[in-house]
Amino acid sequence: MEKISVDANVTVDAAGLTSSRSEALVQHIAKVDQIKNLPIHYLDENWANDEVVNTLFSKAVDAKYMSEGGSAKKTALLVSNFSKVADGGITGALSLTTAQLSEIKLTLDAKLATGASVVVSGSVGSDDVDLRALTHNTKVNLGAGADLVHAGGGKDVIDIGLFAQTRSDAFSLADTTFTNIDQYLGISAGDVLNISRTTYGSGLGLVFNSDAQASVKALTYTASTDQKVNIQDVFDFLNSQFGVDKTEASTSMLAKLYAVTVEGGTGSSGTLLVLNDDAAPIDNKDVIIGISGTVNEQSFSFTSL
Ligand SMILES: [Ca+2]
Ligand SMILES: [Ca+2]
Repeated sequence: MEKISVDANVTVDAAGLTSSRSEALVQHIAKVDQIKNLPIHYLDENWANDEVVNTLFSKAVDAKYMSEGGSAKKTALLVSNFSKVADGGITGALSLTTAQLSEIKLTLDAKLATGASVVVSGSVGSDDVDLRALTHNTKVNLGAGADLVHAGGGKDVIDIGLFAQTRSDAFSLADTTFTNIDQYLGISAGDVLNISRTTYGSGLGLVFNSDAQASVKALTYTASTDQKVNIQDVFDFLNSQFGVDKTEASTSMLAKLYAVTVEGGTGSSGTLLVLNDDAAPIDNKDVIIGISGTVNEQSFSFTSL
């Protein structure tokens, strides 16, 4: 089908799209130059088959996405047609996999409406999540593995989860880097590290109350010039600072955290955040996370995942 007139410049506003209207639109697509406001969240697989979807997207500009009406399939459509999405065209809490975020992270921020946010879900493996191009709020739950998070400019809420989820299978106390544990980089005031109440589960079964608080003590470990600092060295340092006579174990009401900044030497550098369980000695049963940035008592929350 050819255009009726060389002068035709037909723009269709698809804001109120229905399946019957889209049928008509697809039938007359040759006459259409632009489809504005295509509601991607409305492209239900029950009626919008691949042909319909491809036809609509072939002319789409300034498409829209309401996260509340979304689904995994519709989000996949959104991501694969991301250049067609309007600035500010995404509303609500947009759920993405780490792979999807990685694909659209550089242009995502501009396409989020005021108040829209991003929810990132990871895999059982080690995930890499870069939020640095975002100014909107995020919620990040990366599950098992040694996950790497670069925090963004908005309020980032990172779920810590089970202590064993903060490290990979390759983790060893002899590690001289933080590459086998979770690393949260660029944490700033306002960001939140969420300590799970239901899955923290130390060997002795500590469960934090929903109104628990955090206590954070910052320390500096100064290595000797040629010392290759490993994780066990940091643990030994902490245990030398806080013996069993000084109870520094966490309780259900108070999470005891230590932020040990390693300086000098040739091994680990940066800050190791340790969340103690309900046994005072610092050991392999405690949560450990490599961090950079600022953490204090206000950086932690306690909710069920
Ligand atoms: Ca993971
Ligand atoms: Ca402990």
